[in-house]
Amino acid sequence: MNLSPLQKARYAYEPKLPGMLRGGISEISVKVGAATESVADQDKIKALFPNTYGKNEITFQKGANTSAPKKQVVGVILSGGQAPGGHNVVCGLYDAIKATDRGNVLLGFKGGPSGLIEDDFIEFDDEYIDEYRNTGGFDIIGSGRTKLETEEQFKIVTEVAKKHGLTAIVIIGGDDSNTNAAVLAEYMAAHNTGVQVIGCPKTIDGDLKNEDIEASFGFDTATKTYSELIGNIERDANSAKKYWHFIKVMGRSASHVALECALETQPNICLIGEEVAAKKMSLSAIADYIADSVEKRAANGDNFGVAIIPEGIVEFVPEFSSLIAEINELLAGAKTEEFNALPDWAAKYDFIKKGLSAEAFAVFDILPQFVQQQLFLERDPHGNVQVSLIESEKLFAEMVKEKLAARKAAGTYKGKFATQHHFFGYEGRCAFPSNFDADYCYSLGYNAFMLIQYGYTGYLSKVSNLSRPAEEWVAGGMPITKMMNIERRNGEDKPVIRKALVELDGKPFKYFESNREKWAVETAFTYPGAIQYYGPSEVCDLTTRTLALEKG
Ligand code: FBP
Repeated sequence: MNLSPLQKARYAYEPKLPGMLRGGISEISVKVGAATESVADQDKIKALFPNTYGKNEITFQKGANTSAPKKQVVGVILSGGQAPGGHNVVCGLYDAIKATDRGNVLLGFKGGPSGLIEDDFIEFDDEYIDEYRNTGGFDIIGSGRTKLETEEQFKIVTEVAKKHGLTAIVIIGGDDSNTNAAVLAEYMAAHNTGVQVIGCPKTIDGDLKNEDIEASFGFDTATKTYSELIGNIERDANSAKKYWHFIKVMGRSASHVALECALETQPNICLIGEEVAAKKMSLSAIADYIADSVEKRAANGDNFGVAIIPEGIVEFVPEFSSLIAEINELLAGAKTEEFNALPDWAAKYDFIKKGLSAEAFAVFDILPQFVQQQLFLERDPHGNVQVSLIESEKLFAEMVKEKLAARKAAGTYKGKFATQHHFFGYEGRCAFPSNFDADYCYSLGYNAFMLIQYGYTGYLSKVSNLSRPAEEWVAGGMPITKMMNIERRNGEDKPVIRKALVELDGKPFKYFESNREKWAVETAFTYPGAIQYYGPSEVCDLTTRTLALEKG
């Protein structure tokens, strides 16, 4: 394998563990905390999880290891989108397993949850693991988005587990994957299989967090990577002074990624989907809000700027959601074929005009033509509009241009407006994990094995106190059912982990809100630069502004 100098250097990096996990496996004991309840719908969740509901929270501490010795054969999967640090979760798990007993085994099931069903696996050894230490990506075993949720799948997984003598399965994933981990744990317990199931909180989106889980891994590195790029663009904008840059960032429905990048880089504009929904803002109101900043800056001679747009923004605009619902209805079933057979865009436009309500058509009609066409061309396998594919960075740039043209005609705006567009997502998902993510992930994996060794199932590996140095982090476990409530999914009531959206009364948003008027007019950009892996701790071990503000 050809290695870059950084890759070689990172192989040698020794991730920092929480204090209570240092000093050897034989010196880790358990402190059993209070019994837990789910965050809502307690009776329903309890009824659905009779074997795993209401368990106690767990904290590890220094003391004699009292777990019963047992040969361990653990299976691990990576699930969903890549997030920096996934390799270190596997490495931490492997090291804890082998430190306990060299005869213990770790199997990696390939390509995500489907690897468990298809029994596609490798057995890790030192040589294999060493090539992935402190590196980005999920290529150690690959990932996938198959959902493990049906009884039939659980039966197959039970057979696969039996075949290999698995004692435990570790699922590294986001809210959906960990919801499925809880259901699998319950199934395994109900069928007396003896297989424990432990989850680890992953996603760059930052939306798997709650009072127990302070951060999902990968959010730190991904947002640092995007912030570096945004800072570089800000400096380019401030040098050339001729472009407004519209930058969309990944993050699915939640705007945590956009907000963190804004806190890191102080752009002129950052839209927050959750606020747009709360204020029921229209597309036109959002475009006016951005145009106000462009106009004020132009009055100071600054015909440049930077606007950050969260990936899920349009879903939060109420009139846009209604439009999408009507389009899905309009093209349901055979009507898609009828629509596709129409000879040209003019005929299609006519079909749309006749099919939509007057309100929905009014919204459709203000969209630039490329977005109108995107709404009808890009459909998912169920025939629904794929909202995440809408180029909202271009949509808002175009709408702002129209607003400014009107203001120019009215004589209120005299500036110039030239735009550039960017979408940052995949650039950050496989970056070399920051020291924070390298340490956090290794600790999550190591800790996951301690939960296994002590016999726990249906728990999420939990490492907290993350805004403090790693030595002071607290390792333990939380029953996944504690994080669950009942939500409507595909027309059915389902037990799920509650997704965390940006809280408008939370400290990160409040800080942003108290500064954004100034940032909208002045050039207050900050340039975070590239992630630093070696050097002073205050530069290399810093975590996110979000976490720092949340934890005071
Ligand atoms: P997870 O929720 O699985 O962690 O994925 C996060 C994410 O990166 C989102 O930000 C993005 O919308 C999505 O994955 C993209 O998915 P894909 O990799 O399938 O294109």
